[in-house]
Amino acid sequence: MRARLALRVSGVTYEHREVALKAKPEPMLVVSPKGTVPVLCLSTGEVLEQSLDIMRWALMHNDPERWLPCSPASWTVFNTTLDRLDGEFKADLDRYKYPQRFGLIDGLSHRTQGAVWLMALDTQLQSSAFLAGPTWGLLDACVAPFVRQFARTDRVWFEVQPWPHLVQWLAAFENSEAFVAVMRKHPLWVPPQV
Ligand SMILES: N[C@@H](CCC(=O)N[C@@H](CS)C(=O)NCC(=O)O)C(=O)O
Repeated sequence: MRARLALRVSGVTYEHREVALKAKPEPMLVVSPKGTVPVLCLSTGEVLEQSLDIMRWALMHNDPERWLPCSPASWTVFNTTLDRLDGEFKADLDRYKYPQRFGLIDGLSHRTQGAVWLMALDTQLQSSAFLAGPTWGLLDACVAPFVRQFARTDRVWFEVQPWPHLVQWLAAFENSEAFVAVMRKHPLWVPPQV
């Protein structure tokens, strides 16, 4: 979702190949043996295998809504937040969503730990409309898909927590044109027969 959001706003043209993670096509594993999505194959032959690399690449080409942080200080905030998001928060999110996969009876302690960071995001959103500042930016696009997953695990619980700014920020994302566009279903890519 992150990569799709950035590719969309940048307006770069690309071919979207939808794959089933349960049956990854051989050509995908040839270009990217680690077997995660997204993967972007460039015409130069270079392969980008991390969503953030794809986002940066797209926005370096064209950043009409100025998503990229515009100062060294804002890059530092971005990098610090992303380390927390992709590290500790993602670990809590996965254990909250899928406790059985981690041998846990339930994910509630991880919900509590994840919620500490979400409260901090809510505090940030009290003083600025978006995480990136007065307008939506790269940081928002990176964080929103994970907060959405966390919220969807138990929406009723999420909505009644004392983080009204976060609830509003997430709702605005889910109601945006960009979200609707990137959620559009694509048919599975069928590799050409050789
Ligand atoms: N750090 C990577 C994470 C990519 C990742 O874990 N993607 C998941 C789907 S969201 C995946 O492909 N998992 C492999 C699988 O389920 O087989 C990135 O941001 O691109």
